[in-house]
Amino acid sequence: MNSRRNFFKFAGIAGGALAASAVSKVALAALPEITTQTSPDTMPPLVPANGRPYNPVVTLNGWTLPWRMKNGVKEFHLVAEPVVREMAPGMKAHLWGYNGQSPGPTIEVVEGDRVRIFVTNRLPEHTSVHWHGQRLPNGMDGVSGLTQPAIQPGKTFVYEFVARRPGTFMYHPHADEMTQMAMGMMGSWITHPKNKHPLIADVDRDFVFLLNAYDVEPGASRPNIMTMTEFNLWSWNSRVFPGIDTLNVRKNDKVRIRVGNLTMTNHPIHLHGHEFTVTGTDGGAIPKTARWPEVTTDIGVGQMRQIEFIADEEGDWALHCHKSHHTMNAMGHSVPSMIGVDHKDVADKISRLIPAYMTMGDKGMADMGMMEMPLPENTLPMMTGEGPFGGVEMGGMFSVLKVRKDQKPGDYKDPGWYAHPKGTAAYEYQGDTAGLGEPVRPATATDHAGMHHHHAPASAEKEIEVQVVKPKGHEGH
Ligand SMILES: [Cu+2]
Repeated sequence: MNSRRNFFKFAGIAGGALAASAVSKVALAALPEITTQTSPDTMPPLVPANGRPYNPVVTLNGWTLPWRMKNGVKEFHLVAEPVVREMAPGMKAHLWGYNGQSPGPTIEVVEGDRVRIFVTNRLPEHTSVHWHGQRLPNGMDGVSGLTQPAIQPGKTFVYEFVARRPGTFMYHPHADEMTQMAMGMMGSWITHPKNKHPLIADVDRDFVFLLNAYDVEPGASRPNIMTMTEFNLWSWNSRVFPGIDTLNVRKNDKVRIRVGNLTMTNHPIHLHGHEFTVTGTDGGAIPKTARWPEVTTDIGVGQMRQIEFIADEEGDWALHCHKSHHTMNAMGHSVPSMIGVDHKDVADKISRLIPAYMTMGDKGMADMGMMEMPLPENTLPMMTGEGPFGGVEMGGMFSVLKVRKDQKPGDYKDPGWYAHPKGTAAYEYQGDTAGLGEPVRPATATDHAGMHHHHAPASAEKEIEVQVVKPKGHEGH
Protein backbone atom coordinates (compact mmCIF):
# COMPACT_ATOMS: atom_id res chain seq x y z
CA MET A 1 0.00 0.00 0.00
CA ASN A 2 1.06 3.56 -0.48
CA SER A 3 2.79 4.81 2.59
CA ARG A 4 1.52 8.30 3.17
CA ARG A 5 3.55 10.55 5.39
CA ASN A 6 3.37 14.21 6.04
CA PHE A 7 6.29 16.35 5.04
CA PHE A 8 7.87 16.65 8.46
CA LYS A 9 8.14 12.92 9.10
CA PHE A 10 9.18 12.38 5.53
CA ALA A 11 11.95 14.96 5.64
CA GLY A 12 13.36 13.33 8.75
CA ILE A 13 13.60 9.99 7.01
CA ALA A 14 14.64 10.72 3.50
CA GLY A 15 15.27 14.42 3.10
CA GLY A 16 18.31 14.84 5.27
CA ALA A 17 19.41 17.95 7.07
CA LEU A 18 20.02 19.95 3.93
CA ALA A 19 16.54 19.61 2.52
CA ALA A 20 14.76 19.93 5.85
CA SER A 21 16.43 23.21 6.60
CA ALA A 22 16.42 24.59 3.09
CA VAL A 23 12.74 24.07 2.25
CA SER A 24 10.51 26.59 3.95
CA LYS A 25 7.87 24.82 6.03
CA VAL A 26 5.51 27.75 5.60
CA ALA A 27 5.74 27.57 1.84
CA LEU A 28 5.26 23.81 1.82
CA ALA A 29 2.18 24.00 4.00
CA ALA A 30 0.25 25.17 0.94
CA LEU A 31 1.55 22.37 -1.28
CA PRO A 32 -0.18 19.07 -1.98
CA GLU A 33 0.70 16.36 0.50
CA ILE A 34 3.82 14.39 -0.43
CA THR A 35 3.05 10.76 -1.10
CA THR A 36 5.93 8.32 -1.10
CA GLN A 37 6.25 4.68 -1.93
CA THR A 38 8.74 2.39 -0.26
CA SER A 39 7.69 -0.99 -1.68
CA PRO A 40 8.99 -2.08 -5.10
CA ASP A 41 5.84 -4.15 -5.70
CA THR A 42 3.36 -3.44 -8.48
CA MET A 43 0.63 -1.33 -6.90
CA PRO A 44 -3.00 -1.81 -7.90
CA PRO A 45 -4.19 0.70 -10.51
CA LEU A 46 -5.12 4.04 -8.94
CA VAL A 47 -8.82 4.44 -9.67
CA PRO A 48 -9.45 8.19 -9.96
CA ALA A 49 -11.40 9.51 -6.98
CA ASN A 50 -11.91 12.94 -8.52
CA GLY A 51 -11.66 14.58 -11.90
CA ARG A 52 -12.75 12.87 -15.12
CA PRO A 53 -12.96 9.06 -14.99
CA TYR A 54 -10.63 6.80 -16.95
CA ASN A 55 -9.36 3.22 -16.95
CA PRO A 56 -6.07 3.47 -15.00
CA VAL A 57 -2.79 1.83 -16.01
CA VAL A 58 -0.74 -0.70 -14.08
CA THR A 59 2.84 0.48 -13.54
CA LEU A 60 5.07 -2.58 -13.43
CA ASN A 61 6.79 -2.61 -10.02
CA GLY A 62 5.58 0.93 -9.58
CA TRP A 63 2.66 3.15 -8.72
CA THR A 64 0.62 6.18 -9.75
CA LEU A 65 0.97 9.52 -7.97
CA PRO A 66 -2.23 10.70 -6.23
CA TRP A 67 -3.29 14.29 -6.84
CA ARG A 68 -5.61 16.85 -5.38
CA MET A 69 -8.10 19.02 -7.26
CA LYS A 70 -7.68 22.73 -6.57
CA ASN A 71 -10.08 25.10 -8.36
CA GLY A 72 -10.30 22.72 -11.29
CA VAL A 73 -6.53 22.13 -11.48
CA LYS A 74 -4.98 18.71 -10.88
CA GLU A 75 -2.11 19.29 -8.47
CA PHE A 76 0.76 16.84 -8.03
CA HIS A 77 3.85 17.00 -5.83
CA LEU A 78 7.04 15.36 -7.07
CA VAL A 79 10.08 15.21 -4.83
CA ALA A 80 13.45 14.55 -6.47
CA GLU A 81 15.60 12.71 -3.92
CA PRO A 82 18.04 9.88 -3.22
CA VAL A 83 16.25 6.54 -2.90
CA VAL A 84 17.12 2.92 -2.18
CA ARG A 85 15.67 0.65 -4.84
CA GLU A 86 15.54 -3.10 -4.48
CA MET A 87 16.35 -4.17 -8.06
CA ALA A 88 15.58 -7.81 -7.25
CA PRO A 89 15.45 -9.67 -3.95
CA GLY A 90 19.03 -9.71 -2.66
CA MET A 91 20.23 -6.56 -4.38
CA LYS A 92 19.57 -2.94 -3.44
CA ALA A 93 20.88 0.01 -5.39
CA HIS A 94 21.36 3.52 -4.08
CA LEU A 95 19.71 5.57 -6.80
CA TRP A 96 18.10 8.95 -7.30
CA GLY A 97 14.40 9.08 -8.03
CA TYR A 98 11.13 10.69 -7.05
CA ASN A 99 8.91 10.21 -3.99
CA GLY A 100 10.84 7.29 -2.57
CA GLN A 101 11.34 5.22 -5.70
CA SER A 102 13.15 4.96 -9.00
CA PRO A 103 11.49 5.36 -11.38
CA GLY A 104 9.22 8.00 -9.95
CA PRO A 105 5.47 7.49 -9.81
CA THR A 106 3.42 7.40 -12.98
CA ILE A 107 1.40 10.56 -13.58
CA GLU A 108 -2.05 9.88 -15.06
CA VAL A 109 -4.28 12.66 -16.34
CA VAL A 110 -7.04 13.15 -18.88
CA GLU A 111 -6.79 15.05 -22.16
CA GLY A 112 -7.77 18.64 -21.47
CA ASP A 113 -6.84 18.55 -17.77
CA ARG A 114 -5.04 21.59 -16.44
CA VAL A 115 -2.12 20.15 -14.50
CA ARG A 116 0.07 21.83 -11.87
CA ILE A 117 3.15 19.92 -10.71
CA PHE A 118 5.18 21.10 -7.75
CA VAL A 119 8.74 19.75 -7.97
CA THR A 120 10.82 19.87 -4.78
CA ASN A 121 14.53 19.21 -5.10
CA ARG A 122 16.09 17.18 -2.29
CA LEU A 123 19.12 16.12 -4.31
CA PRO A 124 22.61 17.40 -3.55
CA GLU A 125 22.65 19.17 -6.93
CA HIS A 126 20.29 21.19 -9.12
CA THR A 127 17.71 19.50 -11.33
CA SER A 128 14.70 20.18 -13.59
CA VAL A 129 11.88 18.10 -15.06
CA HIS A 130 11.31 17.78 -18.78
CA TRP A 131 7.86 16.51 -19.83
CA HIS A 132 8.88 14.36 -22.77
CA GLY A 133 6.42 14.47 -25.68
CA GLN A 134 3.98 17.04 -24.26
CA ARG A 135 2.52 20.00 -26.09
CA LEU A 136 3.08 22.83 -23.63
CA PRO A 137 4.26 26.43 -23.35
CA ASN A 138 7.98 26.58 -24.08
CA GLY A 139 8.76 27.86 -20.59
CA MET A 140 7.26 24.70 -19.05
CA ASP A 141 9.50 22.35 -21.06
CA GLY A 142 11.99 21.89 -18.23
CA VAL A 143 15.32 22.40 -19.96
CA SER A 144 17.53 24.01 -17.32
CA GLY A 145 19.43 27.01 -18.62
CA LEU A 146 17.32 27.14 -21.80
CA THR A 147 13.71 27.48 -20.64
CA GLN A 148 14.12 27.94 -16.87
CA PRO A 149 16.75 28.33 -14.18
CA ALA A 150 17.75 24.97 -12.66
CA ILE A 151 15.92 24.01 -9.48
CA GLN A 152 18.56 24.38 -6.77
CA PRO A 153 18.75 21.93 -3.84
CA GLY A 154 16.00 22.70 -1.34
CA LYS A 155 13.90 24.72 -3.81
CA THR A 156 10.46 23.96 -5.21
CA PHE A 157 9.41 24.89 -8.75
CA VAL A 158 5.94 24.87 -10.29
CA TYR A 159 5.11 23.55 -13.75
CA GLU A 160 1.64 24.18 -15.14
CA PHE A 161 0.11 23.30 -18.48
CA VAL A 162 -2.90 21.69 -20.14
CA ALA A 163 -2.45 18.03 -21.12
CA ARG A 164 -3.42 18.65 -24.73
CA ARG A 165 -2.58 15.41 -26.47
CA PRO A 166 -3.66 11.94 -25.27
CA GLY A 167 -0.98 9.27 -25.23
CA THR A 168 2.05 7.77 -23.54
CA PHE A 169 4.80 10.07 -22.33
CA MET A 170 7.65 10.20 -19.82
CA TYR A 171 9.37 12.69 -17.58
CA HIS A 172 13.03 13.06 -16.65
CA PRO A 173 15.55 15.75 -15.68
CA HIS A 174 17.06 18.05 -18.28
CA ALA A 175 19.90 19.11 -15.98
CA ASP A 176 23.11 17.11 -15.54
CA GLU A 177 21.25 14.47 -17.50
CA MET A 178 24.10 12.02 -17.75
CA THR A 179 24.29 11.72 -13.98
CA GLN A 180 20.62 12.02 -13.16
CA MET A 181 19.28 9.52 -15.70
CA ALA A 182 22.15 7.10 -14.94
CA MET A 183 21.03 7.39 -11.31
CA GLY A 184 17.44 6.45 -12.12
CA MET A 185 15.52 9.73 -12.40
CA MET A 186 12.55 9.17 -14.70
CA GLY A 187 8.88 8.38 -14.70
CA SER A 188 5.94 7.59 -16.97
CA TRP A 189 3.12 9.92 -17.90
CA ILE A 190 -0.20 8.78 -19.34
CA THR A 191 -2.75 11.19 -20.79
CA HIS A 192 -6.02 9.30 -21.24
CA PRO A 193 -8.39 10.44 -24.01
CA LYS A 194 -11.26 12.67 -22.90
CA ASN A 195 -13.87 10.93 -25.06
CA LYS A 196 -13.98 7.72 -27.03
CA HIS A 197 -11.04 8.04 -29.38
CA PRO A 198 -11.08 6.37 -32.82
CA LEU A 199 -7.41 5.37 -32.53
CA ILE A 200 -7.15 4.65 -28.80
CA ALA A 201 -8.85 1.38 -27.90
CA ASP A 202 -10.50 0.55 -24.62
CA VAL A 203 -8.47 -2.24 -23.06
CA ASP A 204 -8.90 -4.63 -20.15
CA ARG A 205 -5.30 -4.42 -18.99
CA ASP A 206 -3.01 -1.46 -19.58
CA PHE A 207 0.63 -1.83 -18.47
CA VAL A 208 3.42 0.74 -18.49
CA PHE A 209 7.13 0.57 -17.76
CA LEU A 210 10.40 2.28 -18.66
CA LEU A 211 13.58 0.64 -19.89
CA ASN A 212 16.59 1.76 -17.87
CA ALA A 213 20.16 0.60 -17.38
CA TYR A 214 22.73 0.83 -14.62
CA ASP A 215 26.39 0.09 -14.15
CA VAL A 216 26.70 -1.25 -10.63
CA GLU A 217 29.94 -3.17 -9.98
CA PRO A 218 29.28 -6.55 -8.37
CA GLY A 219 29.36 -5.93 -4.63
CA ALA A 220 28.75 -2.17 -4.93
CA SER A 221 25.43 -0.36 -4.54
CA ARG A 222 25.95 2.91 -6.41
CA PRO A 223 25.82 3.14 -10.20
CA ASN A 224 28.93 4.34 -12.01
CA ILE A 225 27.62 7.48 -13.70
CA MET A 226 30.58 7.78 -16.08
CA THR A 227 29.51 4.65 -17.96
CA MET A 228 28.52 5.29 -21.55
CA THR A 229 28.08 1.86 -23.09
CA GLU A 230 29.11 -0.87 -20.66
CA PHE A 231 26.02 -1.06 -18.48
CA ASN A 232 25.63 -4.31 -16.58
CA LEU A 233 22.09 -4.13 -15.21
CA TRP A 234 19.37 -3.90 -17.85
CA SER A 235 16.14 -3.13 -16.08
CA TRP A 236 12.46 -2.44 -16.43
CA ASN A 237 11.42 0.25 -13.99
CA SER A 238 14.71 -0.29 -12.15
CA ARG A 239 13.96 -3.98 -11.57
CA VAL A 240 15.71 -6.99 -13.14
CA PHE A 241 14.55 -10.57 -13.58
CA PRO A 242 13.57 -12.37 -11.40
CA GLY A 243 12.53 -9.15 -9.61
CA ILE A 244 10.21 -7.92 -12.37
CA ASP A 245 6.57 -8.72 -11.67
CA THR A 246 4.70 -10.88 -14.16
CA LEU A 247 1.98 -9.34 -16.35
CA ASN A 248 -1.16 -11.21 -15.33
CA VAL A 249 -4.17 -11.16 -17.65
CA ARG A 250 -7.36 -13.10 -18.30
CA LYS A 251 -7.72 -15.13 -21.45
CA ASN A 252 -9.20 -12.94 -24.22
CA ASP A 253 -8.37 -9.71 -22.40
CA LYS A 254 -7.40 -6.88 -24.71
CA VAL A 255 -3.98 -5.87 -23.43
CA ARG A 256 -1.94 -2.71 -23.98
CA ILE A 257 1.72 -2.46 -22.94
CA ARG A 258 3.39 0.96 -23.05
CA VAL A 259 7.19 0.96 -22.96
CA GLY A 260 9.59 3.92 -22.95
CA ASN A 261 13.34 3.70 -23.45
CA LEU A 262 15.63 5.91 -21.35
CA THR A 263 18.77 3.80 -21.72
CA MET A 264 21.58 4.58 -24.16
CA THR A 265 20.82 1.78 -26.62
CA ASN A 266 17.85 0.27 -28.45
CA HIS A 267 15.86 -2.69 -27.12
CA PRO A 268 13.93 -5.08 -29.36
CA ILE A 269 11.09 -6.12 -27.06
CA HIS A 270 9.76 -9.55 -27.93
CA LEU A 271 6.52 -11.27 -26.90
CA HIS A 272 5.99 -15.01 -27.20
CA GLY A 273 2.80 -16.74 -28.29
CA HIS A 274 0.94 -13.71 -29.69
CA GLU A 275 1.20 -11.14 -32.43
CA PHE A 276 0.77 -7.53 -31.45
CA THR A 277 0.26 -4.22 -33.18
CA VAL A 278 2.18 -1.06 -32.42
CA THR A 279 -0.72 1.34 -31.90
CA GLY A 280 1.10 4.43 -30.75
CA THR A 281 4.36 6.19 -29.98
CA ASP A 282 5.20 9.22 -27.88
CA GLY A 283 4.18 11.12 -31.03
CA GLY A 284 0.62 9.88 -30.64
CA ALA A 285 -1.74 7.20 -31.90
CA ILE A 286 -0.79 5.52 -35.19
CA PRO A 287 -3.41 5.64 -37.97
CA LYS A 288 -4.97 2.18 -38.40
CA THR A 289 -3.85 1.95 -42.03
CA ALA A 290 -0.22 2.37 -40.93
CA ARG A 291 -0.20 -0.47 -38.38
CA TRP A 292 1.23 -3.92 -39.01
CA PRO A 293 1.61 -7.09 -36.98
CA GLU A 294 4.82 -7.81 -35.08
CA VAL A 295 6.17 -10.12 -32.40
CA THR A 296 9.16 -7.88 -31.69
CA THR A 297 9.27 -4.11 -31.69
CA ASP A 298 12.53 -2.23 -31.49
CA ILE A 299 12.42 0.71 -29.12
CA GLY A 300 15.07 3.29 -29.85
CA VAL A 301 16.69 5.61 -27.33
CA GLY A 302 14.25 8.25 -26.13
CA GLN A 303 11.28 6.53 -27.79
CA MET A 304 8.05 5.04 -26.55
CA ARG A 305 6.09 2.23 -28.10
CA GLN A 306 2.58 1.18 -27.26
CA ILE A 307 1.60 -2.36 -28.27
CA GLU A 308 -1.81 -4.05 -28.23
CA PHE A 309 -3.05 -7.60 -28.62
CA ILE A 310 -5.76 -10.01 -27.55
CA ALA A 311 -4.32 -12.43 -24.99
CA ASP A 312 -6.07 -15.45 -26.44
CA GLU A 313 -3.45 -18.13 -25.81
CA GLU A 314 -3.26 -19.54 -22.31
CA GLY A 315 0.15 -20.04 -20.77
CA ASP A 316 3.27 -18.42 -19.36
CA TRP A 317 4.66 -16.44 -22.26
CA ALA A 318 8.11 -14.87 -22.10
CA LEU A 319 8.28 -11.10 -22.67
CA HIS A 320 11.84 -9.87 -22.99
CA CYS A 321 14.45 -7.80 -24.74
CA HIS A 322 15.83 -9.82 -27.63
CA LYS A 323 19.43 -8.67 -27.12
CA SER A 324 20.69 -11.69 -25.25
CA HIS A 325 23.12 -9.67 -23.15
CA HIS A 326 20.17 -7.66 -21.87
CA THR A 327 18.62 -10.74 -20.27
CA MET A 328 21.62 -11.24 -18.04
CA ASN A 329 22.63 -9.60 -14.81
CA ALA A 330 26.01 -8.19 -13.87
CA MET A 331 29.04 -10.34 -14.50
CA GLY A 332 32.76 -9.82 -14.26
CA HIS A 333 34.10 -8.32 -17.49
CA SER A 334 37.02 -9.60 -19.59
CA VAL A 335 35.78 -13.17 -19.49
CA PRO A 336 36.82 -14.85 -22.75
CA SER A 337 34.52 -17.32 -24.47
CA MET A 338 35.63 -20.77 -23.33
CA ILE A 339 33.08 -22.81 -25.24
CA GLY A 340 34.78 -25.95 -26.56
CA VAL A 341 37.95 -25.32 -24.57
CA ASP A 342 38.97 -27.99 -22.10
CA HIS A 343 40.46 -25.83 -19.43
CA LYS A 344 40.18 -28.29 -16.58
CA ASP A 345 43.92 -28.83 -16.47
CA VAL A 346 44.60 -25.10 -16.34
CA ALA A 347 41.86 -24.67 -13.76
CA ASP A 348 43.37 -27.30 -11.52
CA LYS A 349 46.68 -25.45 -11.58
CA ILE A 350 45.04 -22.08 -10.89
CA SER A 351 42.91 -23.60 -8.15
CA ARG A 352 46.06 -24.54 -6.28
CA LEU A 353 47.02 -20.87 -6.26
CA ILE A 354 43.50 -19.37 -5.90
CA PRO A 355 41.20 -21.81 -4.09
CA ALA A 356 38.01 -19.90 -5.04
CA TYR A 357 38.79 -20.01 -8.77
CA MET A 358 36.26 -21.73 -10.96
CA THR A 359 36.17 -22.42 -14.65
CA MET A 360 33.40 -20.74 -16.53
CA GLY A 361 31.44 -21.80 -19.52
CA ASP A 362 33.42 -24.55 -21.25
CA LYS A 363 30.14 -26.19 -22.33
CA GLY A 364 28.20 -22.94 -22.74
CA MET A 365 27.20 -20.47 -20.10
CA ALA A 366 24.21 -22.39 -18.74
CA ASP A 367 26.42 -23.64 -15.91
CA MET A 368 26.34 -20.08 -14.63
CA GLY A 369 22.65 -20.37 -13.87
CA MET A 370 23.13 -23.18 -11.39
CA MET A 371 26.59 -22.41 -10.17
CA GLU A 372 26.84 -21.96 -6.45
CA MET A 373 29.49 -19.37 -6.98
CA PRO A 374 30.44 -17.29 -3.96
CA LEU A 375 28.98 -13.91 -4.96
CA PRO A 376 29.96 -10.61 -3.39
CA GLU A 377 27.36 -9.03 -1.10
CA ASN A 378 24.51 -7.21 -2.83
CA THR A 379 24.99 -8.90 -6.21
CA LEU A 380 22.63 -10.95 -8.34
CA PRO A 381 23.63 -14.09 -10.20
CA MET A 382 24.27 -13.45 -13.89
CA MET A 383 21.65 -15.98 -14.99
CA THR A 384 19.02 -17.06 -12.56
CA GLY A 385 15.35 -17.62 -11.81
CA GLU A 386 13.57 -20.89 -11.16
CA GLY A 387 10.67 -21.97 -13.34
CA PRO A 388 8.44 -25.02 -12.95
CA PHE A 389 10.89 -27.06 -15.06
CA GLY A 390 14.17 -25.79 -13.64
CA GLY A 391 16.48 -22.83 -14.12
CA VAL A 392 15.22 -20.09 -16.45
CA GLU A 393 18.81 -18.80 -16.84
CA MET A 394 17.79 -15.23 -17.38
CA GLY A 395 18.33 -11.85 -15.82
CA GLY A 396 17.76 -8.22 -16.74
CA MET A 397 14.95 -7.34 -19.13
CA PHE A 398 12.81 -10.47 -18.84
CA SER A 399 9.34 -11.14 -17.51
CA VAL A 400 6.36 -13.36 -18.19
CA LEU A 401 2.89 -12.63 -19.57
CA LYS A 402 0.57 -14.99 -17.69
CA VAL A 403 -2.64 -15.69 -19.58
CA ARG A 404 -5.29 -17.66 -17.67
CA LYS A 405 -8.90 -18.46 -18.45
CA ASP A 406 -9.69 -19.12 -14.79
CA GLN A 407 -8.40 -15.74 -13.56
CA LYS A 408 -11.42 -14.23 -11.82
CA PRO A 409 -12.75 -10.96 -13.28
CA GLY A 410 -10.92 -8.06 -11.66
CA ASP A 411 -8.49 -10.35 -9.85
CA TYR A 412 -5.05 -10.01 -11.35
CA LYS A 413 -2.86 -11.56 -8.70
CA ASP A 414 -0.06 -13.87 -9.85
CA PRO A 415 -1.79 -17.17 -10.69
CA GLY A 416 1.41 -19.23 -10.24
CA TRP A 417 2.86 -21.40 -12.99
CA TYR A 418 0.77 -22.56 -15.92
CA ALA A 419 -0.51 -26.15 -15.74
CA HIS A 420 -0.04 -27.47 -19.27
CA PRO A 421 -2.91 -29.68 -20.45
CA LYS A 422 -1.76 -33.27 -20.93
CA GLY A 423 0.10 -33.77 -24.19
CA THR A 424 0.76 -30.06 -24.87
CA ALA A 425 4.29 -29.68 -23.47
CA ALA A 426 7.62 -30.73 -24.98
CA TYR A 427 8.84 -33.98 -23.47
CA GLU A 428 11.81 -36.31 -23.54
CA TYR A 429 11.71 -38.94 -26.27
CA GLN A 430 11.77 -42.35 -24.63
CA GLY A 431 12.08 -44.57 -27.70
CA ASP A 432 15.17 -45.96 -29.40
CA THR A 433 16.98 -43.03 -31.11
CA ALA A 434 18.44 -45.47 -33.65
CA GLY A 435 14.94 -45.84 -35.04
CA LEU A 436 14.86 -42.11 -35.89
CA GLY A 437 17.34 -42.56 -38.76
CA GLU A 438 20.39 -40.44 -39.54
CA PRO A 439 19.91 -36.69 -39.06
CA VAL A 440 19.96 -34.91 -42.40
CA ARG A 441 22.80 -32.42 -42.76
CA PRO A 442 23.23 -29.92 -45.57
CA ALA A 443 25.67 -30.46 -48.40
CA THR A 444 28.70 -28.17 -48.51
CA ALA A 445 28.81 -25.50 -51.22
CA THR A 446 30.94 -27.54 -53.61
CA ASP A 447 28.81 -30.65 -53.39
CA HIS A 448 26.47 -31.61 -56.15
CA ALA A 449 24.46 -34.69 -56.95
CA GLY A 450 26.36 -37.89 -57.51
CA MET A 451 29.73 -36.57 -56.39
CA HIS A 452 31.38 -37.57 -53.14
CA HIS A 453 33.50 -35.13 -51.23
CA HIS A 454 36.72 -36.49 -49.86
CA HIS A 455 38.36 -34.68 -47.01
CA ALA A 456 40.02 -35.93 -43.91
CA PRO A 457 37.53 -35.95 -41.05
CA ALA A 458 38.53 -33.23 -38.58
CA SER A 459 37.51 -35.33 -35.65
CA ALA A 460 36.44 -38.81 -34.81
CA GLU A 461 33.00 -37.92 -36.13
CA LYS A 462 31.75 -40.21 -38.83
CA GLU A 463 31.83 -38.62 -42.24
CA ILE A 464 28.35 -38.42 -43.65
CA GLU A 465 27.74 -38.81 -47.31
CA VAL A 466 25.22 -36.37 -48.64
CA GLN A 467 23.19 -37.09 -51.67
CA VAL A 468 21.32 -34.20 -53.20
CA VAL A 469 18.08 -35.29 -54.77
CA LYS A 470 16.90 -33.00 -57.54
CA PRO A 471 13.20 -32.24 -57.55
CA LYS A 472 11.39 -34.08 -60.30
CA GLY A 473 10.17 -30.92 -61.98
CA HIS A 474 13.75 -29.89 -62.80
CA GLU A 475 14.48 -32.94 -64.92
CA GLY A 476 15.29 -32.21 -68.52
CA HIS A 477 16.55 -28.65 -67.85
CU1 LIG B 1 17.78 -4.67 -24.55
